[in-house]
Amino acid sequence: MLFVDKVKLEIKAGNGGNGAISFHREKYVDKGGPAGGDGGRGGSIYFTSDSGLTTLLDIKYRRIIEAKSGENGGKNNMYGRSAEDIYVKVPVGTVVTNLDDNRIIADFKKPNETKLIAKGGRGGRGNAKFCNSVNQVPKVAENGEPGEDFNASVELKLLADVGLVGLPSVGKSSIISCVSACKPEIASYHFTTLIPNLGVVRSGDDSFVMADLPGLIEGASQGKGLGLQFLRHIERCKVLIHVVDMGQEEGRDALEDFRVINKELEKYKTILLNKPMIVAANKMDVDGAKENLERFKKEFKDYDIFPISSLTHSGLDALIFKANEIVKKEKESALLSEEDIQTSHVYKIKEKDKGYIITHPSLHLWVVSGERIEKLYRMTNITDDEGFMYLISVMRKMGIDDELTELGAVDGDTIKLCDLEMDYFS
Ligand SMILES: Nc1nc2c(ncn2[C@@H]2O[C@H](COP(=O)(O)OP(=O)(O)OP(=O)(O)O)[C@@H](O)[C@H]2O)c(=O)[nH]1
Ligand SMILES: [Mg+2]
Repeated sequence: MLFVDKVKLEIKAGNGGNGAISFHREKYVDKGGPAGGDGGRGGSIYFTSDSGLTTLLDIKYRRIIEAKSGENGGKNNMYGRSAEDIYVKVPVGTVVTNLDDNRIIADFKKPNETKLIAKGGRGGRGNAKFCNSVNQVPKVAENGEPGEDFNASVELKLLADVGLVGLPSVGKSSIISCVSACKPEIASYHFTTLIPNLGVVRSGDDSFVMADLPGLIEGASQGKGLGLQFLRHIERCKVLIHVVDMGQEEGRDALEDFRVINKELEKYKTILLNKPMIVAANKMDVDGAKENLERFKKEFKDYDIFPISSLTHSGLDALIFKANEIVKKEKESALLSEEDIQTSHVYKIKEKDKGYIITHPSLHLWVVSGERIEKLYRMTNITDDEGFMYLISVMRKMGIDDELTELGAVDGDTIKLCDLEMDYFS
C-alpha cells in the first residue's frame, strides 16, 4: 500500500556574507596592509528522518524553508559570523525532488539519516586574501556565494511492510494504536475503519510500517463489504498479521473466523496466502479466551501464534519482534534483487566542463553564460575598477577571450554576461 502526502515549497539556503575591503590605519605606519575580512558562511538546510513522524504536517503549511545569510566581513581582518544551519525533521519514506531540474535530492529509507538539501553559500574573501607580490594594496573583495535556492516537492511515500487483516471488530485498529503513533478510531461496531491507517512501528533499532486495514468479511473477494478495494493493497505488504478475536464476544468461533478470512485471501489471489503470516490471538483478557486459544493451537499447528491483549498491552512486544524479524529478512532479499539491477547501470563519463558557453544571438552580440562564470560574476564586487579587472582577468584565464577571437568577435562588439555588458577589444 502506498500512502502519499505531498508538499511543494521553496527551499533557500543562506547567502555567504560579502568579503570586506579595508586597510590597516595605524598612526605611524605609512601605508597599512589590506585588512578586509572574509564574509561568513550562509546557513545550509538539512533534513533528518525521524521514525516518530508519520506525516508531513510539520512542513505542510510552509511556503518556504529558509536559512539566514552569513554576516559580511569587517575591518581589521574580522571574519563575518557564519549563519546557523537548519535541521528539519521528516518521516522515513520522504523523497525530496528539486522541481527546477526534476532531480531527486534525497530519499530517506531509514530513521536517523541526515542529508544536505540546500547548501549555504561560501563567504566572500576579503581583500586581505587578494594580497600578493604584484598587488600589495588590493582593492578587490568577493561577494558571498549565493545559497542554493529552488522549488522542491517533498513527498512521503510509505509502503506498508506489515498488514493487519481480519474480520471487523477483532481489534486491528486497537493494535496499531498500541504499537505506533497512529491513533485511528476504535469502536465496537463493524467497519469502524473505512480507509487504511498507517503507523511506523519501532522494534529495537529497526522500524517498519504497519497498515491497519478495514475489516474483511466472507465474500470480500467478490466485492462484499469494504474488502475488495483493499485486498489489492495487501498484495504489497511483506508480512500479514492475521488478527483473530479469541474472546468471541460476538458469538463467533475463532477457528471458523480464521478459515473464512484465509479462504477470501486465497480466492482473491493465492499469492496472498503464500505470504508470511503470523497470528495475533487478540482479546486474551476475556473469559474463555484461553480455552479457545488451546483449541486454535491444536487445529493450526503450522502457524506462529501470539496470544495478546491490546486492552492490557500484553504479548505485543513478542508479536512486533517476530514481525520485524520477518520484515528484515524480506527486505534483505528484496535488496539483493535491487543490487542485481544496479549492476546493469551505465555510467556516463562526465565531459570536462569548461565553465561557460558562448552564444552569438545577433550580429555584434556575444552572450557568455554557464554556471561557473555566472557564479564568478555574482561573487565579484565590480562596483570597483579593481573588482572589474579581476573579473576580466579570470575570464581571460578561463579562455573566454581566445574563444571569442576564434569565433570571430571584432572590436566594438558587445559581450553580455548576466546583466553586465562590456565592449570587446582584442
Ligand atoms: N476486551 C478487549 N477488547 C478489545 C481488545 N482489543 C480491541 N478490543 C475492543 O474491540 C472493539 C473493536 O476494536 P477495533 O480496534 O476498532 O477493531 P477493528 O478490527 O479495527 O474493527 P474494524 O475497523 O471495524 O474492522 C473495540 O470496542 C475495542 O475496544 C482486547 O484486547 N480486549
Ligand atoms: Mg479498525
